[in-house]
Amino acid sequence: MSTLLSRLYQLFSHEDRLLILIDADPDAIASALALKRLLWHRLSACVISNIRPITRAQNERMLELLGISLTPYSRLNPAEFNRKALVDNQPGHHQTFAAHHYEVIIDHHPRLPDTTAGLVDIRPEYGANSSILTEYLRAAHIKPSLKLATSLYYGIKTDTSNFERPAIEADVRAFHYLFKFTRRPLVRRLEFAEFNIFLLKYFQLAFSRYRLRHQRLYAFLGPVSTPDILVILADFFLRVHEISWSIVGGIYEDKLVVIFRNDGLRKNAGSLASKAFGKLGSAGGHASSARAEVPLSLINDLAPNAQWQQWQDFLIHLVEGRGRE
Ligand SMILES: [Mn+2]
Repeated sequence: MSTLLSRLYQLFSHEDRLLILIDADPDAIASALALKRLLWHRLSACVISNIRPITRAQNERMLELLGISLTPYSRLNPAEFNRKALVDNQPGHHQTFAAHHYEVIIDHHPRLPDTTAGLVDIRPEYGANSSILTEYLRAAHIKPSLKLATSLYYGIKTDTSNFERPAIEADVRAFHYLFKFTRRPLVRRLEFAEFNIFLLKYFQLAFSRYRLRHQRLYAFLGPVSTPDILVILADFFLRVHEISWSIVGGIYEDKLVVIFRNDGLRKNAGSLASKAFGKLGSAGGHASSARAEVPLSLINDLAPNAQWQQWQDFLIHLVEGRGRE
């Protein structure tokens, strides 16, 4: 760890202006804060920028409660920064990320072939990127502030889904270390912010429309302002005892987006998604979660002015017809 830390320090000097790019979720926000803290007093400027607008209530609440300020990518000039860093993602994950060259990339997603930087630290076995950054802080003998520790702690909690998703002992060690610097009531307040009022109308739609077919719940929500809504609802329905699959679709911009979730018992969401939608658009994922996106222009079986019922039937037909397991 101390070699990595000294390599990190060597990459920067006091004249440097660093831009840290993130796709904001708790793990990415916390990782960026930690990197900024590590390089504190070693740079002339450091700005954390989110490449997309913040839409999830969970992220909004984290920024608000912890007093974190991010600069939207659309409001800054990247040319004003001579150094760039990427945390919790790699250039190949998004076209905005791919447009830059980086001094530092620290991530826990599987390594992509085109990921290069002065310092590349990729650890796919880690459940959270925050755990990696916590190790850097410890190596640097930096005692995290309440705000930083709570961010990292919350980043590990959300990315490992409270250690229900794959994680390793290093995640547990980081979590344990951070615990003494956080405050329980603050963490609890962060966790209460799963939804916002604006989301309730989509719950209402989903409750009135859903159909159950052999423990699979289907719902089509029509146009949504962000695909996050589909993810939140698909996750929500899995908490119902009788439901072992949830398949929630909607229209975002010019695409049909479908989210697949299951309880993980001898099921494969990724293969079901690609059987049902692979021929039409992009589809894939893991055993318990997957996503398909199909450009509306490629959907010929439905009239452009089709009602939600027809869309929902179309969804059921594609999944049940082609994807029986
Ligand atoms: Mn992450």
